[in-house]
Amino acid sequence: MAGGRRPLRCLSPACLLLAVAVVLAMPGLAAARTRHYTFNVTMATVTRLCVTKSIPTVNGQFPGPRLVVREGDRLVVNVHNNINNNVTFHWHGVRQLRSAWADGPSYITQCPIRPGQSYTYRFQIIGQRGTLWWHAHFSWLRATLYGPLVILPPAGVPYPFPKPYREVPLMLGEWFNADPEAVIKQALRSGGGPNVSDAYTFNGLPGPTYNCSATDTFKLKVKPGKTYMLRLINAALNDELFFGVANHTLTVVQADASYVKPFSAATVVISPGQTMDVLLTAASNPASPAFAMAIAPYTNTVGTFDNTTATAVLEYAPQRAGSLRGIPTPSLPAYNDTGAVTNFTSKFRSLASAAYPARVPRAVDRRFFFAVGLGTDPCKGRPNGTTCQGPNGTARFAASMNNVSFAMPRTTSLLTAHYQRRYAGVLAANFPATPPRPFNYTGVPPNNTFVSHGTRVVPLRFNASVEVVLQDTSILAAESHPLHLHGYDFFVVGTGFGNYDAGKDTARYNLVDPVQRNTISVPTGGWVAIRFVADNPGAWIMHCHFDVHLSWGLAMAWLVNDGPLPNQKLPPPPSDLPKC
Ligand SMILES: [Cu+2]
Repeated sequence: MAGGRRPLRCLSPACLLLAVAVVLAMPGLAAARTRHYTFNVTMATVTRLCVTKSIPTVNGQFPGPRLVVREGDRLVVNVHNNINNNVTFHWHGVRQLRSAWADGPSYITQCPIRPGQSYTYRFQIIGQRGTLWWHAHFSWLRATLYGPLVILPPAGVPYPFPKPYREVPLMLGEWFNADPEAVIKQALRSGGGPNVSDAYTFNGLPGPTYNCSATDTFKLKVKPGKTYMLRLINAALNDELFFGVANHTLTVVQADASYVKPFSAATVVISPGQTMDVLLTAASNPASPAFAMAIAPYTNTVGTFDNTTATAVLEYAPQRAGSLRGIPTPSLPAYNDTGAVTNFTSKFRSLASAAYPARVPRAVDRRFFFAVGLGTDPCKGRPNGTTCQGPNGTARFAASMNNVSFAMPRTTSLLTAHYQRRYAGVLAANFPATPPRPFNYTGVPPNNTFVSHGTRVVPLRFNASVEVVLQDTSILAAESHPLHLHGYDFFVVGTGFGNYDAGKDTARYNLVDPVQRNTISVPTGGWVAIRFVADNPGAWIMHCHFDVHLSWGLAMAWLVNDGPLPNQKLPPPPSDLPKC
């Protein structure tokens, strides 16, 4: 024991009873339990925008089932794949401490679950509370395979803000009339950009701004004066979104399952992969019986994008479908309003309280500088008489970090290769720490925009303190990229526009109360610096959460080695781990 004190003796029945009572009252211990779920992946018929089609679902539901657990709970999810496609599931934002086998990205921590096969994901929620979500992590299947993962605080532990009257998950999605798998296959064949979505959705519903959709409108019924917590999740494939509610101010209290210092905003910005809990207080005397909630894209892409707006309804009194067009709607920023985005994202701070301290790494063992952006592949290798549909019709779209376009292994997963120490032919541990050919990242792009391809990773020793500066490039236009790190939450210690300058930018880092997230957008024509401690052994992918950029290779992976102690080692793989 610490301080050389003698251990306390507790042998009498009264003392033992008291000890049990004390233990049960401790947050996180009393109610920790195992929650069992079954995911039957099946095709189901769904109609949106007057288009009826068969889509992959979990248990026939779209969006998928809501998982509600408490911090400290263990989850056991039995997945049965009954569709004619490979599938895996990722528990987005769950740290997966020493449970990397349950993380889910295909070919990274597991081989896909083949049609007719099953796999059971087993993991525990440790030190996280708020909103996360789950989604498929194979090709573009997450277009319809997604759902909320609500993590309540341990029993008896309050929120660090007044308890809301109701809590409502609000999943922001993207609907394709075509089969999303066909969309990405066609794009990868042609080398061009994929067709864009046909609508944005609130909990799977497009709402009255779209054809045939007035009755497919999400409605949130509210009572005057009551406070509601919206658990926002951006499940869109390829679009960052503005969100606002007419005549109502939002108060942000949580991001990516960590509490933040509350701040108010008329419009929020949320990137694919991110979650945000916002409080909304219903008016005591509303000026209208209903108000619109709206989402619309934020982008600086030079390509095409879904430039539509979806609405849902905040309803004080019942409204007929036909009357929804006249209700007040929020005015969202212009689609390319980077200033509005910067203004919003600059307000995030960790709560950094005694109960929820921000343990920001102050010293750094390993520094990395990753140039993040698009690039090209040559047309050669295409069949005679065909041309590429990428930039200028003379190349194919690609994407990279430090000019390496990530190639998924196909014969095994990175994690299996790492566990077996059989790396040859699977991966190379030589992912570059800095760009191989430095250039003016946010200036005139270089003439040669070709990328290299490889399954290249960075090995890290256990408990290494890591800093990564993610620098956007202007190759084929500057564009923000929502970078998602698996297995960790990181602190966002700095950000800026233009090229990162270690000499002057490092001094301005926030090492006191930086926001902690699992997904951060590298700003358009700018950079962001993140820090984390590599305390979770495994193979962890870090990738752009625009599925199109991930398909083009905007990813890399970290191999975090075991520590010396028994509880610092990756356990053996589960016996039902799928084989490639
Ligand atoms: Cu991207």
